[in-house]
Amino acid sequence: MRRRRKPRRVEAGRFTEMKIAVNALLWTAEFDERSYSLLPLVRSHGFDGFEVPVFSPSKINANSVRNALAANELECLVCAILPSGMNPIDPDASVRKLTRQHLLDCIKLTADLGAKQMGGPVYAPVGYLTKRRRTQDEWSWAVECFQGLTESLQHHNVTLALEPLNRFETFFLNTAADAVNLCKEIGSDRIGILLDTFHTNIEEKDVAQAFRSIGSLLHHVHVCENDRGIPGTGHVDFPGIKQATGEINYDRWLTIESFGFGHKELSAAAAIWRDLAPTPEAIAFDGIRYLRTLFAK
Ligand code: LER
Ligand code: MN
Repeated sequence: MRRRRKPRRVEAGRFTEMKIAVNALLWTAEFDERSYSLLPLVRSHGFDGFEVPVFSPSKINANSVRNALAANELECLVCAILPSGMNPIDPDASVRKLTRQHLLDCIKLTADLGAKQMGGPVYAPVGYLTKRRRTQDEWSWAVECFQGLTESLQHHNVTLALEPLNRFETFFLNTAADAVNLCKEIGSDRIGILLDTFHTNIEEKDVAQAFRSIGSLLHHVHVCENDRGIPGTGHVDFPGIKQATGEINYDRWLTIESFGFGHKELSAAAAIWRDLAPTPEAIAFDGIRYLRTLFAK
């Protein structure tokens, strides 16, 4: 029987037993019964949770996934990524309307999966680039879209964490500062920010300061190395991030996220053209060992 963890305590600048999850994208973009054999392995390496990627809610059997995770004592988190055809900042109002319904369906699925959090770059499709800066219209459409979700988030007891991405994946939201402005304009305590160490390492002058600067708006964290490899094997300032998250009393999750470099479509989507570690699993299993050691100090 696995050793039950001591309840967490947060003292300024000090954390114990951070809750850690891994994103299924390390192995697959479509998490279903074909991948359930991963779960006991993930649990045996000390993970508390599993992040399920959601492109099309209708393609996910919520009860089946929920039961499989519960059977392995893994909490569920949702990583929402807009499928093609969905875009909350599309100049075409009918596409924006369609996308709002899609996001409402994602929120309901998140609740049906027994998850309390949905995170991701759901302000625009990954890779949607317009060769120009974002416009005021696009900003207003995003604010309008997310304000239109707050009632459903409240009803389903779900929070949404918006993820800034690097400039090669989106033109709409690249920095923590912009994400803070967007959340303030949306004005809902159900909507916060997801910082991903890969993207912050590209776009922020001081990654730790970026974490510190968003304070209580930090709702979620994606963790990987600067090359999307094993956390702690590159130059991402994890000790600084650990210090900063302690100072802002961040007490939610760290999800190890990378993309299965053995998986053709996933690798292509994430522009990964080489092996990032001996095996995809090493990113998760060596990564959690590194994070447990770092956050236990
Ligand atoms: C993509 O780069 C990413 O970081 C994911 O979390 C969402 O697509
Ligand atoms: Mn991410």
